[in-house]
Amino acid sequence: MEPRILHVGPLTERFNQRLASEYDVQQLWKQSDALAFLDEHGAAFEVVVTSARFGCSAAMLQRMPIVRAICSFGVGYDAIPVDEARQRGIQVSYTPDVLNDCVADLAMGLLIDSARRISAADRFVRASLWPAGHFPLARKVSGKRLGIVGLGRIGKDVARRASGFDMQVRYHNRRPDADSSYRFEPGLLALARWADFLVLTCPGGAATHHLISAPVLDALGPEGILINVARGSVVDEQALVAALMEGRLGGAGLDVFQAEPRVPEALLSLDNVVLAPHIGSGTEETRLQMEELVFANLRAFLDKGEVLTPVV
Ligand code: 8YV
Repeated sequence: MEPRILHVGPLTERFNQRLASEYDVQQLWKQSDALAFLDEHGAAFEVVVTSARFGCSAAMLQRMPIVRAICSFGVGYDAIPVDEARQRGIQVSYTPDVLNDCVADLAMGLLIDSARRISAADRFVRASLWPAGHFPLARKVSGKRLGIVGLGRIGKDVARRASGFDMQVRYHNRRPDADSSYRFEPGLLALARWADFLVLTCPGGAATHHLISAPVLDALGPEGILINVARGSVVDEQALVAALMEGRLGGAGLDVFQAEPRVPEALLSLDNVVLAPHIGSGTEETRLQMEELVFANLRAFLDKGEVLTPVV
């Protein structure tokens, strides 16, 4: 008999229906009080299916004593208590690699848009301002200096794309990547001072909380541009808003925010900011591959007792 599965939050209708038709599933988002529901029924679930967005809180996990696996949709697992899961012998899977291209593509898109001000130019044309005057000059992209914070799988794909734009690339990680020929910069402030563009591709969570603080933004400076496709928590958002408003930072391209889906009101009126609603992996092709990988992990765990792509 298949074990009971707790499905935490809705993904595509295709995914929700397939999961519900192939397995014995309880859809948690349909319960008015998730924790009260788990107080009563949590002991029945052996597997949790969730996503980077919905995660699985420690409070939920505590209410599920026989859970053996958490299969998550997405590469970030900052919303899953991985240490607690590990201590309890619970396997956690995620969907790395299949989304690298799309997140790196979006990072480059936001970078080019922020520097060349494509979205602002689009607003200019739509507002019929062109006949009355020229759109202001923007900033060149090719040949510039790109700092990457977090040279992991996605960061490396951003670097590869940047080489097509003849950019110089340096990166900051907790430690140097022995397999990488890009120059490691041990100081984040020094990287920000050097860079024209600073792209964030590091994981979220406690270790990177507010890594990008006011001094880092000041080091990037009035001609510098910050691109965040990582997590909102990596940036001190108040400091970012202040730096943009006061002209201490040149611009920003942001796909992620501290309290999604809420975006700071002040950003909405700034023309030097490009805003996206967390769409890094959001293409038909990539989301389908992510879905397939969740199902493959689930099947592998149920058949062989081992997920395919565990969080390590
Ligand atoms: C989410 C993401 O998966 O993979 C991640 O970590 O942030 C996204 O791809 C997506 O928003 C659904 O939660």
